[in-house]
Amino acid sequence: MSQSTRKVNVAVAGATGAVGGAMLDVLERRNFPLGELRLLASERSVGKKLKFKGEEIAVQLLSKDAFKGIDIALFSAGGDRSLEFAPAAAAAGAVVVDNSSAFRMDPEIPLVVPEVNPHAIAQYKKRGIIANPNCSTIQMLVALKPIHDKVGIKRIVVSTYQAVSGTGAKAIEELQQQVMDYAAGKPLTNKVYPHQIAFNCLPHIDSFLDNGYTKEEMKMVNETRKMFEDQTIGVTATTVRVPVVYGHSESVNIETKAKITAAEVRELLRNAPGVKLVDEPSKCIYPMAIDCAGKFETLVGRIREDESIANGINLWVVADNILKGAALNAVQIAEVLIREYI
Ligand code: 25A
Ligand code: L14
Repeated sequence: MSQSTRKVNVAVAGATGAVGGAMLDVLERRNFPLGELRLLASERSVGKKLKFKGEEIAVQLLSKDAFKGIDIALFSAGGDRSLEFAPAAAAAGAVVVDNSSAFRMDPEIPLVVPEVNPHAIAQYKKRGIIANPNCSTIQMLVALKPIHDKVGIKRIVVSTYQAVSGTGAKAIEELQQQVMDYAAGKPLTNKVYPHQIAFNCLPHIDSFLDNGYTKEEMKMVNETRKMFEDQTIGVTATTVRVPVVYGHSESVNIETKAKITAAEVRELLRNAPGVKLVDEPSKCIYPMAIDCAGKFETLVGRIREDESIANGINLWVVADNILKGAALNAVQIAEVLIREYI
């Protein structure tokens, strides 16, 4: 175990993006034991200055030579950049925590949510890379892990209501522009999404596959099985884009192996790591996207028994997709690395 006072050199690849910016925010808010902070992005952003703890740091070019002296590299510049540069970062001695989907299903690369399977981090030694899961999967598993440990989950049926920030800064601008144009009585235009997103819902996130599901939906299936270390668990997902800026919401229905009551689930989740129980519907208190923005916890509420089957539970799960869904989870992985491995 390393000394707790040691300072760690961190690079952020994709620092100018929606997730990269949140990474800087999280490093600052959690008082991360930082030595050097190196900001990397594409040519377009080289020389641009970003603020960290009141200081301005200039963005440098993401290249294979950019990782000398770096202990931990946080990647969020899209899957292609991860495939191109993450192995070079690992070869230079950095441990990579990668936000893209590029390495998640690689059997040699651990896929980790610290509240769910922190032990898997140990496997990073083989390739020097740890994958950060998909945002929708992360928050669902934070809520389900204590239930799975207690009674076992047989099957999950999930529908998501996902914020536009997941697509990046350009999508946030597109929603805002459409709302302003609508209010001004102007025609709406779209570039990022295939249809208008303002005042609409699109049952379409990431691209469609031959089985009729989207990639986003199959990430929820495959990543759940990998992190719960259970290839038999049934998962079926419908992922939907909604006109929300920050915060994914999910309607989650589970069938458990043994009976568990709604009251028992509430007790479990009241004490679960990373969870905040928000479940007083008679007072109109339940998880909402507008309340999760900027928060580290996953909010869980509307807990009730599914009366259509013997062992069923319904939950409503909400988290900040840019924080717990991406930047925070990555920084938490880095914190475990420092505490236990490097
Ligand atoms: O499709 P891909 O390639 O797989 O990319 C997926 C996208 O998903 C986001 C991320 O968007 C990425 O672009 N993403 C990644 N992980 C995510 C996660 N876990 C995630 N979303 C949710 N959950 P983003 O906007 O958050 O970040 C983009 C970052 O990537 C950098 N980048 C892009 N190409 C690069 C590169 N860095 C190095 N080399 C490359 N070739 C990008 O830096 C940003 O940091 P940038 O310098 O290119 O962008 C600076 C500013 O310009 C804006 N912008 C982006 N694209 C365009 C643009 N402006 C005009 N035209 C464009 N086409 C960015 O918003 C940024 O503010
Ligand atoms: O991390 O919301 O695999 O458009 C890719 C799609 C993140 C969300 C990932 C979106 C996702 C993103």
